Amino acid sequence: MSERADLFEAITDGNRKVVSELVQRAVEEKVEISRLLNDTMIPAMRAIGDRFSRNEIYVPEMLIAARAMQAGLDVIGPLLAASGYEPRARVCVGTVKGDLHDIGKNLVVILLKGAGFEVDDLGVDCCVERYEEAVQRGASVVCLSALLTTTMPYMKDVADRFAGRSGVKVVVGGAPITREYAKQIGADGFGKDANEAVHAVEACLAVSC
Ligand code: B1M
Repeated sequence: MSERADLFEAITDGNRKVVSELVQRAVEEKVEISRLLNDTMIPAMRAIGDRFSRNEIYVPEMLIAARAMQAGLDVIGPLLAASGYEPRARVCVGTVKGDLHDIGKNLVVILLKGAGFEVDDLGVDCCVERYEEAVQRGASVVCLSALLTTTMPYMKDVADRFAGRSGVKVVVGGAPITREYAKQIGADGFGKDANEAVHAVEACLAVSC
């Protein structure tokens, strides 16, 4: 459990106003920002992701919690930059070419941000070049989302582009994607939901460190 149970609960309950007030108060009390984030806020989002994976909560609750987390991040964001807080790593996330579904992709972005990653959100309908540009900007994990059976083959084009490239890993997911498919196209990781995507990214970075 976290040090600040009230803030942890306000995030998991999705209480945006209370989160904002509690984070503001912590800032006024000069609580170390990185500690607030790592010991309370990120664990709260991880708890939400775990509940989602266990089907104890659903997308609306996860979005509400995410908005509450965002309200807290809005308070500490400028201070984080000033305090020299180092994000865990930079990753990019995009829905593949031809595919306009972005709700699942947005959840992946939110949970990755909640887990302390710097996220380059590439949006939808992403061609290989768009992912390549993100890698040039510093992304070490390329996260691909696809919702259509007609667009999932494009994931292989992207995986092929980064295959064997040192310091770049590819994680895939989306409703029609399976672990077997991920393996078949040579992806480094797979998530069946947004929370698993975070675990897959973490596993990729642990291996590549
Ligand atoms: Co679309 N659509 N749609 N659609 N749509 C589906 C996907 C479909 C299954 C509906 C159906 O027929 N039952 C079907 C696909 C069939 C197939 O390919 N087998 C379909 C179709 C056919 C289409 C169109 C072709 C329809 C048409 O125009 N004839 C068209 C395609 C447009 C295009 O993309 N080029 C289309 C359009 C649309 C809308 C624009 C209307 C809208 C999208 C709006 C938006 O995203 N902003 C839409 C919607 C809403 C859906 C359904 C109903 C819901 C998708 C959704 O948001 N789910 C969907 C049916 C369904 O899924 N039951 C459907 C909630 C979201 C949280 O889940 O995105 O799966 P999801 O993400 C999950 C996981 O998949 C995973 O984590 C998320 C959270 O757990 N995940 C990852 C996702 N990305 C990940 C990445 C990871 C790891 C995990 O690692 C990087």
